[in-house]
Amino acid sequence: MRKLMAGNWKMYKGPAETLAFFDRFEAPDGVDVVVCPPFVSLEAAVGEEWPIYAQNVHWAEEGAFTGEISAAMLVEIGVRGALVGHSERRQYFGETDESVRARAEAALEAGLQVIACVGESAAEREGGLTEQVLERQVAVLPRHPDLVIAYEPVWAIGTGKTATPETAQEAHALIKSLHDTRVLYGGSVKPGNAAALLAQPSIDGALVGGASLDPDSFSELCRIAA
Ligand code: G2H
Repeated sequence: MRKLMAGNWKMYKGPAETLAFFDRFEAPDGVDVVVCPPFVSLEAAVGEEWPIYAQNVHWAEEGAFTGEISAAMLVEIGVRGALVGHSERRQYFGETDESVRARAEAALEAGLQVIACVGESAAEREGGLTEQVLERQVAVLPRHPDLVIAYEPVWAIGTGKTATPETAQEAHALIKSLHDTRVLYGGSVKPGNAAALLAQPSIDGALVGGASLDPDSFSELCRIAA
């Protein structure tokens, strides 16, 4: 099966830097690629060759929700999907399993694709709770062909610590036993560790943060995945 490589730019790159990225970025045919710029850069990115996803989406069609963006608004400007439940949203912005479920459902209903993020914290892993946490987070996610799950162990995000391919494979196999979908790995993926992770039978691609900001390194990651 083709791998899916998703670049999550987080709060980096305004419209000008977005266009400069796409001037240099190249991906081979054998891999699916999506890029998730910040909201203000979505319109600059949607003219490009690759599907563009938002990093979040609200569950309501419209309403008094200051600072939020609806699925219909994203569809209107040509956005193809959205991330939901990234651990940074859960950790800093009060995202819960219930709000993640509501966001995913609204996005799918509006015709967007969804990458829903799950993953345990360092304390949960050390406390032997990994399985329980993943089961709880996956249980709320809609069963839908346009929903992909990203497993992102929180202790491996932006920390330089990557899960070993074996640890990641174990979590992916569990997630796949709970939800029949593609499962991406996320957490400090870079050109030096991607091949070993992507060689695991239950790792269907990667959600890449830091290493997706540089067009040459994200191009290299896409070549490795192809
Ligand atoms: C995890 C990942 C992408 P990074 O957050 O979502 O980021 O690759 O920088 O760890």
